[in-house]
Amino acid sequence: MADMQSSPAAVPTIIRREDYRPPDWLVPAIDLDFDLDAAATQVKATLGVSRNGAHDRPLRLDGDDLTPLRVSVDGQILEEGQWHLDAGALVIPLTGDTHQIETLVELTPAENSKLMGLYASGGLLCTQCEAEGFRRITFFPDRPDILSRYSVHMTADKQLYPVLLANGDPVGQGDLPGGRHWARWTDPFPKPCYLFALVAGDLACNADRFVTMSGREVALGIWVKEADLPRTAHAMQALKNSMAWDERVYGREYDLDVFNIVAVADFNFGAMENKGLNIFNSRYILADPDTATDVDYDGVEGVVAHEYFHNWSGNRVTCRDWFQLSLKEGFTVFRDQNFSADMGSHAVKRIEDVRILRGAQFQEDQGPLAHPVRPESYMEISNFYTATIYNKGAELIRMMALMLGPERFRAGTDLYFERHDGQAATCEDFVIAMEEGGGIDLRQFRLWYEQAGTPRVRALLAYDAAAGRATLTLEQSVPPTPGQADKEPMAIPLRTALFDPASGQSGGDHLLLLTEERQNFIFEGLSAAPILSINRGFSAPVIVETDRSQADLAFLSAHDDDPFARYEAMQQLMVNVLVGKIAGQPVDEDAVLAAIRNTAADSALDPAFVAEAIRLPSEAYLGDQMAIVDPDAIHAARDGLQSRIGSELETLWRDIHARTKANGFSLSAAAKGARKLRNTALLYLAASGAEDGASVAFDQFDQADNMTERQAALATLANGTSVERDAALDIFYQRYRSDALTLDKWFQTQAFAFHADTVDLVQELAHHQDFSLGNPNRVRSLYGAFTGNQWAFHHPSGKGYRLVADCVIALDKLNPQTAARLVPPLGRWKRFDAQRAGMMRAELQRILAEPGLSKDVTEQVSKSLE
Ligand code: B3K
Ligand code: ZN
Repeated sequence: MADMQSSPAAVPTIIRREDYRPPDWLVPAIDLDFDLDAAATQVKATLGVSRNGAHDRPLRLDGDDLTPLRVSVDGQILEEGQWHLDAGALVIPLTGDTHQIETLVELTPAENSKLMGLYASGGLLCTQCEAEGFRRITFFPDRPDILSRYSVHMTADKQLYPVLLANGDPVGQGDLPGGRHWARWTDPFPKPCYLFALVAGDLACNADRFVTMSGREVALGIWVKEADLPRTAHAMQALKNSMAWDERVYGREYDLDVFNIVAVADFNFGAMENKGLNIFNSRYILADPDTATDVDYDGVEGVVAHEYFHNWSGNRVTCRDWFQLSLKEGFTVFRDQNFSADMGSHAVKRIEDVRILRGAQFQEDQGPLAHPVRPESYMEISNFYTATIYNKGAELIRMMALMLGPERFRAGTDLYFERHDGQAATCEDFVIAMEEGGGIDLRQFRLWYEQAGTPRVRALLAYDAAAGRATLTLEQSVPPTPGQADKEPMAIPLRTALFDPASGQSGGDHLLLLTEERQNFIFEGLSAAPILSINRGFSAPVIVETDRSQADLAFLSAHDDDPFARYEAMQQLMVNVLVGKIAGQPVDEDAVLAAIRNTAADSALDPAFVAEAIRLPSEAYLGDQMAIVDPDAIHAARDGLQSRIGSELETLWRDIHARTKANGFSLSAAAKGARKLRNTALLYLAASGAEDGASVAFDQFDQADNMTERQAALATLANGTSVERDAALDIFYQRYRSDALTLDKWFQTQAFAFHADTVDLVQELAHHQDFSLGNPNRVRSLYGAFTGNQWAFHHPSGKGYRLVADCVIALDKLNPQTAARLVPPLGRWKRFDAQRAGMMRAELQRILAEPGLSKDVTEQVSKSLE
C-alpha cells in the first residue's frame, strides 16, 4: 500500500476500525502563534510531546498541503535530512521521552477554496478543523484521542481584523507598531485538535449573559457583520434556552467564562462546536421575519442548541476515533430533537424528524452507501457525516431512552458523563454506561451499531372471538447491505395499542420488544376484533408492514390518541391509494378525501399537526414504496390526487386560507401553526384549478409580512405557468438580490418546482450572474434542491444527471467535500428503470474518469458503481 500512496493516481487507503491502536506520542500542550494575513499567514507551533509507552517509533505529525519552513527540536533547528515528509506528514526520529517540537509553516487563506483549515470568507479569516482540517494549519497528530491544552497568540492588521477570537478565555491583547495588534487566548480544557478554532475580522457583537446553575456568570457573544446584528436575537434566545435546558434535563453546566458564536457566509455544513467558539453557517444564526421562514427559525434554534449541547456530548467527552462519530453526533441530535420538542410541539417535531429520517436515512440504507451507525471502514471520513451517523444514531439513543424510562436513562447519562469526562470514548462506552447506570441488558441491542440496513417488521393481528383473544405475530428481516449479506435478528422496541372500533378507545400502550425472527404477542379480554396501532411515536426506526384495511387506517386517522400514529395512518392511507393507482389497481380516493376533510375540520387539533397530516406523501417517499421508482407515474398520480383534493374541497381551502390570515406577525406556536395550515390550504387551492388560484397566491406573496407566507406563495406559483409566476420571481429577485441567504431561496424555490421545464431552468440558473460554485449554500440551494426534486432530476432525457455530474466535476476542483455530497443521488441507479440506470451509471463513470479526482468524490463514486 505504501508505494501506491505516493503515486498520484493511487487508490486511496482504506482506514479500518479494527486497526485502531493508541497513539505513539501524546501532545499534552501546544502553543500556536499566528501572524494573520489573507494572502500569507505564518503559523508557528510549539508542541510539548511525550512518548506513549515503550516503543522506538518516530514522531509523525500529519500535514496536508504544508511545507515546513523550519523544524526544531528542543530549541535546535533541524537540518533537512533530520526529518522527512511521508504522504504529507512530517516524520521526526526522537531519542528521549519528552521533547519540545517547533514548526513554522505559511498558509494562503485567500486561496483555500476547500473551506477546511484556515480560510477567508467575506473579509473574515476563520477555521474549520473537523474532521481532519487541523493538519492543513499546522503539523500535528490529527486524531481525536490526542487531547492538548491550547494557548493561541494572534497578530493581525487592526483595521482589517479588529476582532481576534479563539477557544477558551481571552488572557491578553494589545497594539503593535505598523497598525497591527495582538491577542492571546488560552483554553484550560484539554481538547482534540478538531475543536480548535480562531476567527479574525471586522465583527459586531450581540452581547448577553447567562448565570449558570451554580451561579457563575458567562459572557455570551454572537459575532456577525454589523448590518446583521438585528437578525441575531432569535439565536441568542435559543442559546440561553439551551443552556438552561441542559442544566435542567441533563444536569450539565457550562464551564468557561465566555461562549462565543461567529456567523460566516461560506461554510461546508451547518455549524461547528469548537470549544467556546462555535462557528456557524450564517443561515443557522441570522433570522428576521422579512427573510426567514418558520422552518428557518426552527433551524436556528435547533442548530444553536445542537452545537451548544456538544460542549458535553462531544467536547468534554469526545470520540476515540472517527468510527465512534455517532457517539457524539447521534446523542447530540437526540438531545437537540428533545430540546426543540420541549420548546414547541412534541407531536409535530416527531413527525418532522421521522420525515427527515425516512427521506434521507432510509434511502441511504437502501443504497450502495449503506453503512452501520458505527462503520467498519472508510476512505474519507468527511463522507461519513451522514444521516445514518446522525439521525439513525439519534434513533438508537431514543430506543435506549424508551426502554429505560426517563429516570434510568438519566442515571445512565450521569454515569457516562462522570466516567468519561475529559476522555476520548467509544460507542461501546456509552452502551456500557446505559447498562450499568440504567440497569438493562443491551447485548442484543448492540447489533443496531453493527448492522446496516432498515429492518422490516411484518405485523399480523388475528382475533379469536370465542376466546376474546388477539394474537399479534411479528416477523422481522434485515435486508443485506454492502459487505453484510446475512443479518441477525435485532432487538426492536415497538409501542403498540389495540383499539376497540366501537368505543374508539384503546386498552393502553404496550412496549413490545421483538427479539426473535418471529414472535407472537397475546392480548386477552377483547370483546371485538381490535384495530392495530403499532410503532407508535415511531418507537423504532423500522419499516412496518401490516395487513390493515383502508377502513382500519381511516379509523386510526380519526381516533388514534398517539399523534404520530394518527399521522402515520393518514399517510399510509394516501400511500396505498397512490401506489395502487400507479399499479393500475382500483383505489378508493374518496377515503382519502374524507379523512382529509375530517382532519381539517377538527378544531380540537393543533393546526400545525393538521397541516402535516393532510399533506400528501412526497414523491420520493412514494418512490421508496415501489420496487422500481417510476418518477413520471408518481408525479402524475400525486398531482392528480392533489388536484382532486383541491377541487372537491375547494370551499374548505378557501375558508382555511381566509381564517388563518393573521393580524400582525408573531412567532407563537399558534401563529406558526396557522401559517403552516394557511400555506397548505393555498397549495390545495392552487392545485384545484380554480381560475383565481394564481391571483390568490400572488396576493399572499404580495401582502405577506413574513417570509413563511411569501416563500410558500412563491413556491406555489413556481409550480405553475401563470404570468403571476414570472412577476413574483422577478419581484423577489429584485428585492433580495443583495441578501445572499434570501437569494438562496430564489434559486431553491425554482429548483424545487414541479414544472416540466425545471431541468432546463436549473441549467440556466447555473449560469446566472449570482450563481457561484464558491459558496456551498448557493450550490446546495440550486443543485441540492434539484436532486431532491425527483420528477425533475430523473427527467427521462438524462439531462438532470449530466447537469449534476458536470457540477461534481467542476466543484471537486474547488471543494471536494461539498462536491461529494452531490454524488449519492446519482448512486441510487439500481432503484430506477434500465434506461435511467444506464444514464446514471454513465455519469458516475464519467466522473470517475476525471484526472486528479479527490478522495472524497472517488470514494462516493466508486462505491456507487459497485
Ligand atoms: N461536528 C460538526 C460537523 C463537522 C462536519 C465535518 N465534515 C457539526 C455538528 O455536527 O455539530
Ligand atoms: Zn453535531
